[in-house]
Amino acid sequence: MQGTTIGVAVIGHAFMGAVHSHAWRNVHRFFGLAWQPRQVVLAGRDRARTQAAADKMGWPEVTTDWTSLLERSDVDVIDICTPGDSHADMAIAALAAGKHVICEKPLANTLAEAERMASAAAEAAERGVRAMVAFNYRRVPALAFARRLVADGRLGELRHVRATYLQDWLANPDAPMSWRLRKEHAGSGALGDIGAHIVDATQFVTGEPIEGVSALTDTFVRRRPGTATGNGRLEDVTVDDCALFHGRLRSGAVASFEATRYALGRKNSMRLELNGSRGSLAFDFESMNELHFHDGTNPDPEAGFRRILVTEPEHPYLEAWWPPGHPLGYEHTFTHEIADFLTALADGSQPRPDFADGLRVQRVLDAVQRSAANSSQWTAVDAAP
Ligand code: SOE
Repeated sequence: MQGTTIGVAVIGHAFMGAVHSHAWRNVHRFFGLAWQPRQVVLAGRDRARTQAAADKMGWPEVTTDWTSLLERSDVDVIDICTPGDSHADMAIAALAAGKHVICEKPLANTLAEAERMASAAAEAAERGVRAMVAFNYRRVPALAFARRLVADGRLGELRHVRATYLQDWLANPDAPMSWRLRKEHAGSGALGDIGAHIVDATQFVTGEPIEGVSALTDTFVRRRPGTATGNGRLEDVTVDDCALFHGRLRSGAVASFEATRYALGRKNSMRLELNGSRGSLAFDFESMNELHFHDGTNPDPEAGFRRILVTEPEHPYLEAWWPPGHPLGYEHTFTHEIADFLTALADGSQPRPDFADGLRVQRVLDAVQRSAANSSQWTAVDAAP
């Protein structure tokens, strides 16, 4: 660290690397931060492609060797934006080298890796070194506001959670293979990629862990045009295309979850609906600046769901942005994530979701896979920390 400037390296420059870079570049222009980030180096596998990305995204230097970041005194934070198969090695090495870490979701490809990462993070925290997992949807202002309403008791006793994450980019059977469809790289399919988000969002908004599940998974298109060989030969898809499960929260509330990339017409429909004894909340990321609230204590027969535009300075994160009434987009959620991370580092507090939270999500994903492999048998989510 130089003064109040914190040096940042990002590993990976595809979709997540780009959106994280955008956040690192812009966060201090909007949020009053005690510690300012400085973009130091972008790491990638291919030098030319990494350089092209760095030029676009404001990185002054590139490297093709991520391990070189561990030695650098001008790098304080390592932000991991690579596929899941590299998360454990990179995060554990970075924490051991005293670097703060942000790691993309899901935390890992397997429960064993996530457990190792969480214990490395717990040990690093004793040295003041922090780790956070990048569940960006927690930073959608409407979902952060929903959590506040639930915590304030506006829903009363929670009875139902209905969570879906629907996309359609795999509905075409000719869509080519990608790392997201290979178990060795992604760990799982829709389950880890987007199911992980609704598991985290549910636990975040309700403040309650999921304690058990019964699940079904399926793979609709088992072979797709290959990208590895480039000769059009079909390759095996080795992950799930969809995951459906129901579960129970600690309070006893029942919850249903559906994650698919085959819901034609649904582009990024991450929805959450909660029903309690006093009211209901509904959210859909496709209209991410809105939260729908029904106050069940209002006896007016015309009451119904009320659309709250979450664009006002009193709403979470909004004060930093535009005048009242001006909506935000996907990229803002990452800027909020980085702002929260930097604020926690400057305060000496633990940024959330930490690796223990990431591990908790991983335990749910693991229970889903075990249940699905076992004819949907009810499966307890391991309660170990
Ligand atoms: C692809 O399904 C994807 O980019 C996810 O990997 C992200 O986490 C999600 O935010 C949008 O969809």
